[in-house]
Amino acid sequence: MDNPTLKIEREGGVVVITLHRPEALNALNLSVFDELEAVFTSLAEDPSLRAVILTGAGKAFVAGADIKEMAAFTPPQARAFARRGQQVMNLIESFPRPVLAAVNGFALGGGCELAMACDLRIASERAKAGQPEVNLGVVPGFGGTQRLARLVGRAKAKYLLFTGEVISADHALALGLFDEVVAPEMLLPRCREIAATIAAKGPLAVSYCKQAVNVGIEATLAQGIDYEAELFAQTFATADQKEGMAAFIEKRAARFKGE
Ligand code: DAK
Repeated sequence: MDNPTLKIEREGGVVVITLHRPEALNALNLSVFDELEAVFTSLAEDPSLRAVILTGAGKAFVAGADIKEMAAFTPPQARAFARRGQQVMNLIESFPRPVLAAVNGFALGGGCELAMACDLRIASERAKAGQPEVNLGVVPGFGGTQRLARLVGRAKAKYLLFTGEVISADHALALGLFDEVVAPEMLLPRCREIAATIAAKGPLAVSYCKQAVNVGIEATLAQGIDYEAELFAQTFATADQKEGMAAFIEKRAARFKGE
């Protein structure tokens, strides 16, 4: 697969995707969306995949949607661009394996939205986050108003959206926008460590946990609990459940196959 703006590396069951347009601080344009869609679509079919780490080359994770590409949009083009970006964010959010954002630097506008579509945001001390779209006279177009409010609460989201303030990694951690902040040199090692921990677990169970949280958080508690019970029942049709429980009883490590 030809991916001029992405670098893909695989180590066992973990794939690291690096957004690689450092000259534009990895700004998101239509080609980046096409490549991300192609890579995630093909990885979704890979039974040996356990987790994905998404990061950026250079000093940015992603500095936003590509302002130079957007500048001359008409309203229909802007709508189509927003839809395209939302499709890719939704694809990542519903991707069957955990996706970790390794936020190495600026995660602004579309970059913050991309990080929020991931399951966890592990950030370098150098990272900065924000939704500065109001500086450009636009609203976030890739789900930022929605995911930010769900993640940090409506008032804190409104503060960031109204002011466009770019906040430090520690501030983002305190708000719950980032989940962990580590020294820059520890960013990928820490993400790989988390991914390796996840990779040792029952892959179907991990995937169901992701699905249960994503579906349940948008539903009532009663609906979410029903959904969880259904997924719980489904795990008893898997070889992984038999292996996991047998391994416990036999006092040995489980060898999960994702079946
Ligand atoms: N798009 C395109 N190019 C960008 C870019 C961006 N978002 N951000 C940076 N670059 C480019 C710069 O233009 C510069 O390129 P040259 O001019 O050298 O060719 C290069 O990257 C390096 O940037 P700087 O020279 O500015 O680097 P600094 O370290 O001085 O500053 C910065 C870093 C991140 C503070 C600064 O670059 C900056 O403020 N960038 C813009 C950040 C921003 O406003 N991001 C939000 C973008 S808006 C929608 C769809 C989507 C969206 C909204 C609506 N609809 C369709 C409804 C989403 C919008 C956004 O994401």
